[in-house]
Amino acid sequence: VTTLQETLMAQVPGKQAELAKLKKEHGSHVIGEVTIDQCIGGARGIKAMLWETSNLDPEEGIRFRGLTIPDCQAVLPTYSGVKGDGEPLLESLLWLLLTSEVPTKEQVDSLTAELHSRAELPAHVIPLLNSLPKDMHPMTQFSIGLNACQTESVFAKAYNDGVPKTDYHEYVLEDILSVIAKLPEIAAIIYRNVYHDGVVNKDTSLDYSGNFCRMLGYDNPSFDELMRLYLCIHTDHEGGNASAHTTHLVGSTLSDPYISYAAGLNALAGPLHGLANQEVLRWIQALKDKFDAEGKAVNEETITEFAWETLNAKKVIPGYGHAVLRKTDPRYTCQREFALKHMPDDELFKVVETIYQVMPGILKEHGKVANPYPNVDSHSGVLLWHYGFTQYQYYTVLFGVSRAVGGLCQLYWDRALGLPLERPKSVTPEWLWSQVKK
Ligand code: CMX
Repeated sequence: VTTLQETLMAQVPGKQAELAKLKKEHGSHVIGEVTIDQCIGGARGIKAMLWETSNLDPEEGIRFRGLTIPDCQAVLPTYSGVKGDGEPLLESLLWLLLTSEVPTKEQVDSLTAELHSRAELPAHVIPLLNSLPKDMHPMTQFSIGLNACQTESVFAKAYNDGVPKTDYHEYVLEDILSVIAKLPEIAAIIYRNVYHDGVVNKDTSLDYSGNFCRMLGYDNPSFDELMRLYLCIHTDHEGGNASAHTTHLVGSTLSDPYISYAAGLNALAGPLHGLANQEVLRWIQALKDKFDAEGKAVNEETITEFAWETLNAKKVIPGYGHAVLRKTDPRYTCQREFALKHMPDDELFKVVETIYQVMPGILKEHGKVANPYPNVDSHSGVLLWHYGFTQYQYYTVLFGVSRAVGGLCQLYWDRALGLPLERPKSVTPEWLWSQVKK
């Protein structure tokens, strides 16, 4: 079996040469222009970042190394070992994102074993997590837990020892695999501490996602499958999203992967980004509470009424809209398909379906949003809720376990390709005025 490390080391010289050639021969080629709107409007659409692992098309949605979500479901190894029978394993996607190759089941199994072997948390981290107040947001706890694991960074040590920069990526890869390996237990400790008895049980005879489910306290093959799907689809969404971009930016200063991704987690914790999945459930529960109290059913009419109340209060409809996408998010669609297969009669799933029927029309009428369709966060919560995972304040932590894979696979290539410190130019309002008054 060719290992992940061997596969990567064989690819690096060719990729480095290709990028050097592109830069040398075409470095001055113009690929875009920047308007004042883009400069003050959150850099939407400006092409200014190299991203190897995935690409987001506004109409079609995400492709991981060229593969759509249905492609991944068809070709990546699954738990049963039969392609297409069940959801892809997270380890399969990790391999794909890092190497751009579809792994064999044997390769995936070797990666599962490697991740399990790297999972142990440093001794100081568990007491630290246990000491945190139960009402501290789970994402804050998650970020603290990962930051505290930084004592294990082999890259930080190697840098300190003065290794040449051509070798950085080898140490960064070590850290990346260790961070990905350690995140489930940090996440599970937080979940068990905040909502249960603090006890975390492992089952390393299972894959990464299955073991994570056991650590959270869930023992249901259908939930394992949901977790595999969930962890795969949240991994990567090209480079410009806030969590991936933050990881890349912080990593560009040669901060190690532990603290680079902890920074990414803090970006994910914002309500316009990853926290939206918790906000969706909060919005649905508020809607149900209101109409239950009024003795009214939740239907197209009452959802429409509630949506307008939200919009008129100058708040966003969580789970709708996107900075890049202009159609229904394929990550929404695959979760909807999962629900149709595993829980077609679930009450909250039907509410989500009804919201999906009316919301694009409402948002079009509202007339502001560039994209009136649902994004990934609009569906993930109700699937978890179905299995009794109702602690929605925690949902973004699951997103955070997954997003590590995309952000950190790219971070590997950032260092392997020797990408420089990121440092875009800012401008003053006076300078912008001087441009239009010329
Ligand atoms: N509800 C109400 N208003 C919305 C909206 C929504 N779901 N989505 C966008 N708008 C508003 C914007 O706030 C903006 O208003 P102003 O002009 O008053 O500032 C206007 O419509 C235009 O925004 P846009 O170009 O359509 O969207 P942006 O690229 O600026 O923002 C996003 C994208 C995701 C932040 C926005 O759609 C939003 O706030 N959605 C709700 C939160 C959410 O679901 N976030 C999760 C996204 C996926 C993820 O990262 O996890």
